[in-house]
Amino acid sequence: MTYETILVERRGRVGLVTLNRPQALNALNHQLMSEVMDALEAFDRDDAVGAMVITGNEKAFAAGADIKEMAGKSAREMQEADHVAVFGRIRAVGKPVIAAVSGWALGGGCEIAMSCDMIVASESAKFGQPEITIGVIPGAGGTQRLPRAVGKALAMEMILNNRTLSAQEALQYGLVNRVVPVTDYLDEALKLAEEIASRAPLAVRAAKKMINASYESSLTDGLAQERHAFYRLFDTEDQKEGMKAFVEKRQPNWTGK
Ligand code: DAK
Repeated sequence: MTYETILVERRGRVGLVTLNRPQALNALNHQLMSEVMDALEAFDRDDAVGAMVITGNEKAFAAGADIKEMAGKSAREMQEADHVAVFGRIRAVGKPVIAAVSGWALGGGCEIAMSCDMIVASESAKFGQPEITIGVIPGAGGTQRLPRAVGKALAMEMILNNRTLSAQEALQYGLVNRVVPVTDYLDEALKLAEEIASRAPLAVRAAKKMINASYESSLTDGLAQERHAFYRLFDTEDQKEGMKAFVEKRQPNWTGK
């Protein structure tokens, strides 16, 4: 499949998607979002891939949805453009997705990063939800995911008053996993993804699903779901192999079955 707004490659067992509209700071137009989702979903179906990384360039992960594309639209046209459905597809990706963020991660860019499972940031990363400055609010999860990540008080300040977070602040408030020099952020994300991709595939998927479920259910329901997922893994070859390998004091060979 050929893409016009993203670059796609496989590095070992990691699928890498690079947003590639540098002239517009990777503003997320409809084509780019559709291509990103097609690429992530193709990697999700590919047994040779165990995890994914999504990145931009040093200056911008993404400066938000494409304002020029949205500016003249009515409410009905926005709804019919189906942006919601495209952004929402990230949630259904079963394998882990890591965002490697440098420079601007604003609006929809911050929302994509927050939809990923982990964020590796460069020292120059800046996170914000500036929609209030153009007369709207976040539309792809910002009002829901940001308070869960950084707490209500800071989320209010960011969304109501366009407060941006530096990489170090994002680390301090729990929005990102780690901050590394600009020269290293992509390699660091790829390394983390490769490590995760080398682990038992079905267990990795189950763990991701259960952690995400913890945001959607009561503790009692979540614990019940976790227990069932745990039991189900005892019907997999990887559970037999993992425990046998431990007993035999050797490395396991995962088959994803
Ligand atoms: N859209 C379109 N073009 C953009 C852009 C954007 N978000 N951000 C930057 N660009 C373009 C600029 O227009 C400029 O293009 P030319 O004028 O050269 O043609 C080029 O990228 C370089 O930008 P600047 O010249 O502005 O660069 P600076 O370094 O001076 O400033 C900046 C960098 C990031 C501070 C500035 O570009 C900026 O403020 N950008 C806008 C940030 C923003 O407001 N982002 C939020 C957009 S609203 C939805 C879900 C989600 C969303 C919408 C719908 N549904 C589910 C329906 C999300 C909404 C948003 O993200």
